[in-house]
Amino acid sequence: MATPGLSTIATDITRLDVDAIVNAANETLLGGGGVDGAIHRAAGPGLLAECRLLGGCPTGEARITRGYYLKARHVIHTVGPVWHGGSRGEDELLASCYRNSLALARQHALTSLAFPAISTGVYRFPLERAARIAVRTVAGSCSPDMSVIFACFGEEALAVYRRELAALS
Ligand code: AR6
Repeated sequence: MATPGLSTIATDITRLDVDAIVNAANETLLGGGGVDGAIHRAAGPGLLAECRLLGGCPTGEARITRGYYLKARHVIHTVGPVWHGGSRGEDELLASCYRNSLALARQHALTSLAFPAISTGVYRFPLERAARIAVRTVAGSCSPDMSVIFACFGEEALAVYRRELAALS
């Protein structure tokens, strides 16, 4: 049985009606490709305008904005590590992305949250390793009243996340 509050689905994260979706951004917070591009396209120009006021975000940290035209009320922007083989603190930095995003959600009293597979696209973090860190970090640091969706882009990622969620119990 999966841990209460944690689930995974295959979906475009921009379609989710939750308190906040998490964006896999870069340190400029000024947009990019992948999920970042999709979120900015769906949210509209107000998101970029607010991001410009934030002055960037270091790797492993997180910042919050409104959701604009998204169904999600907020976007939590976090910056995952670029994969360099695993010896440059990538695991810990990735875990920090999840912990800091959850901490921001708590500070803003948000209880429903969706994460993409941070760093596993352009930043090349191996998917299985990233999914294990994601699921274990969220299971260890989310509040009992939070519901967290791991939004997978495709069936392959979904299978990986399902395995990791099943391994928790
Ligand atoms: N919904 C859910 N997941 C998605 C979506 C979507 N609409 N689109 C892509 N993914 P990536 P990163 C998945 O490359 O590796 C950007 O240019 C994708 O399949 O978006 O953290 C930023 O500006 C993959 O599993 O993010 C940064 O420069 C996951 O999202 C850089 O890319 C993350 O892939 C960040 O790279």
